[in-house]
Amino acid sequence: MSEEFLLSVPASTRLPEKAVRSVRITPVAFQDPPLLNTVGVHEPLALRAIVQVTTESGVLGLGETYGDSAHLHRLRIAADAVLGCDVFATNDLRARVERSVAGDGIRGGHGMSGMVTGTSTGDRVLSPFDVAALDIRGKLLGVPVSELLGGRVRDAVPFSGYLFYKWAGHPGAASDEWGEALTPDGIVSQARRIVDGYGFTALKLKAGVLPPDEEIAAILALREAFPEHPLRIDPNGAWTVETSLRVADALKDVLEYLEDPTPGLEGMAEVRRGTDLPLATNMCVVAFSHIADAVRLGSIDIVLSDHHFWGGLERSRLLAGFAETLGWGLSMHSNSHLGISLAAMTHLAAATPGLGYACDTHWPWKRDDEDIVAPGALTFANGSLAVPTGAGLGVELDPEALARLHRQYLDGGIRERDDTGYMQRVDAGFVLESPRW
Ligand code: GKR
Ligand code: MG
Repeated sequence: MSEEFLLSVPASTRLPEKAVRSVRITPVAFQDPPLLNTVGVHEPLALRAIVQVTTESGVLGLGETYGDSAHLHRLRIAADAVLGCDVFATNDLRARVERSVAGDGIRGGHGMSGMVTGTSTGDRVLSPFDVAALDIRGKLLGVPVSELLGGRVRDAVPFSGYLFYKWAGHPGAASDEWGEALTPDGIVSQARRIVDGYGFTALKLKAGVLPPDEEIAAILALREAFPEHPLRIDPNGAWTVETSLRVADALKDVLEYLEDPTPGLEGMAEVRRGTDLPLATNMCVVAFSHIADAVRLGSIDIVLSDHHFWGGLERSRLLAGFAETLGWGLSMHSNSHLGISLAAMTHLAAATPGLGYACDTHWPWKRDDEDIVAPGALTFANGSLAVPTGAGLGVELDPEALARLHRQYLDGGIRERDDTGYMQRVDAGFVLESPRW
């Protein structure tokens, strides 16, 4: 499945005004630098799917999600199922999507190169339809999505500067504007650039790439260079329990939280018993079905929500309710994304009182001239994004940019996110291991 597709109710059929008349899904690709993580390295193009839902009365709602081919396949099945659904009927929308993908026999489509698995298929597929339906409801009522989610508790949402080890450029290509970052000094220079550019007041290092002592040194160098910035490190489960405890001890006075040091609920619980540092996750609690075991085992202190796999914005608020009840902190996870996702994340964060940490975003890693939303609606000041105040998501689709990024998808030939395969094409000896150290 590679082309854009449009599903609509036959022209002869009249629907109620608020019912879904058509769904258009457009896979797109945008340029991505060689960012390293424990499963490999980002390919030159990152994939997304842009979802456009139109009602009988002609109101357009936008959603954004993963662009992997298995996910696109499911989106098509779900798109067919939501035709005719009232955009205010949240329960019906979810039931239609869940039914359509239950037992579909399709494998994969997680969109995260194996780093985050175990998310709920129904919730992953529902997400862009939920966001698009909220966008439409906001437009019909003349209010921003944040108001539909209970109202803004903050006018601007703080995001964190997301630091990556990286090569200077993709193999065979010239150095990109960020250059190489493979040492503590390289990470500090990257942090200076990202803080100067966006004003971020918290920093997160994607770890699990170099031996743990080198990553500890990078965090200590960041602490020296940025004495006031809360710091986090996230190796995506690359460390054994023993290594995690050693890193936790070395960084106990430095970190705001330690994110997914080791794989699995049991391993995380063991680390948690051995350190006072708060443990955060976007790997071992990624679906509602994981919450009970995480509580029973005592695995985490903080959950990173992500509306792309927690079923959209309304179900992410349900997660926030669980977090509040359980005494968990709440932060927000990201993956390479475009402006519709950023707008949706911002509305959700603005309307989530318990969100206690600056949210992750990959936004700075994207080229300024590559987005599918019209410029101007999303601007950072002092590390925060003002919550869009227009009706719905408050962002407009740029049709020319959408066509350009779709063309890039068609010509680029990448159909799955495969950080490991790309790394192995560059370094044949690279082996996937979790934990690695
Ligand atoms: O972009 O390489 C990346 C990240 O590693 C991403 O895929 C993770 O899902 O940022 C994410 C995380 O916090 O685990
Ligand atoms: Mg993480």
